Amino acid sequence: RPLNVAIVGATGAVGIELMGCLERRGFPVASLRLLASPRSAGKTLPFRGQDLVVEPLGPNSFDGIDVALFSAGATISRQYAPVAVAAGCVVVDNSSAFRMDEDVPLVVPEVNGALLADQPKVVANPNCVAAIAVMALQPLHAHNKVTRVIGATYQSASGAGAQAMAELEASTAAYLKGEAYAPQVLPHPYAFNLFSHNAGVDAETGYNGEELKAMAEIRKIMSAPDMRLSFTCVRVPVLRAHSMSLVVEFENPVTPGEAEAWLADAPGVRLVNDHAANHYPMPNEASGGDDVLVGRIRADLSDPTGRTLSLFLSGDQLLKGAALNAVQIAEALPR
Ligand code: A2P
Ligand code: 11C
Repeated sequence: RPLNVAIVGATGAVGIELMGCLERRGFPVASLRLLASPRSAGKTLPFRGQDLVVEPLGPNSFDGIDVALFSAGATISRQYAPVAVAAGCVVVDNSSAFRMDEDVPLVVPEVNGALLADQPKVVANPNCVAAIAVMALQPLHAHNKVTRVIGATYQSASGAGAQAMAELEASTAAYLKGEAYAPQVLPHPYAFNLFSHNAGVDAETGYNGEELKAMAEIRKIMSAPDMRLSFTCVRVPVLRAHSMSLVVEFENPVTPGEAEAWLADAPGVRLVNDHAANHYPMPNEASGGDDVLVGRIRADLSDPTGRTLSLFLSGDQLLKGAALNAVQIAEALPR
């Protein structure tokens, strides 16, 4: 039967993409309730040719709802996911609030969608770096155990929300006109610049919050508690796709050709690995698409044992990194 669906954070960068994914994928929506802050109450957003009115999130928002897709930040999720569950809803939560809870599955359907068979009440949708990375790591790991990954990310504005995307555009326009622009959303000048990810730095390790989340979540999604990971997460002036370099160490020797064959068969992955044309994954080609682009697959010359490969990925942060993965989870929930 078609489902009554709610989106919490419908006016946000991810919220808008959630509506797009539901519509484009023909999700069986009986009704759609759009929820946001009181600031947005009364706004309308188009869905399947109709203008739907945004409602302010409140204690009765989930009455009659079957599935609630949350994307309004961890504080809102902590406060309202229990309300939704009490109203009989299944929650798919895009925030970090519950991801590392032992009893909450953290799901990328292509990797560990089998966990949904247990009919969880809350399913966590991963951090975008983790979601995009596991799309390439899991098909490799399935053939030759991945023991260690060194990652460096090139993360777009969309990961910091709609206002950060607007700040990239406004600060770039100001820069080109030679005008001053004081950063309002992100901590540093964004036009023609890049900086360490804005999530707070952990005093003990020096890793920032984004790096720690990505590392912990990759281990959890892949059920690989002993995988050794080190990430450096950087914000770059790109609108909506995250890219990353991954140096991947395997248990056994591996060739680029083997990795290419394993990735070619992986759902949701598209090889962009044309050495002759110097054509590799780029955020402008990943943006707006469902696939994670993977390329630059080469043997790591710093490992004489032949067990290490380098790769480069690009994936749309708002789609596989957020909204698409959430809708894929909702599609895979037992009904
Ligand atoms: P609003 O647009 O009304 O502020 P983004 O990540 O792109 O910044 O989007 C954040 C989303 O979370 C928006 O839809 C935003 O709604 C929503 N949101 C923020 N604060 C609240 C709140 N207190 N209650 C409900 N939704 C909220
Ligand atoms: C970014 N990935 O690009 C972050 C934003 O864990 O959901 C989302 C943080 C998260 O800034």
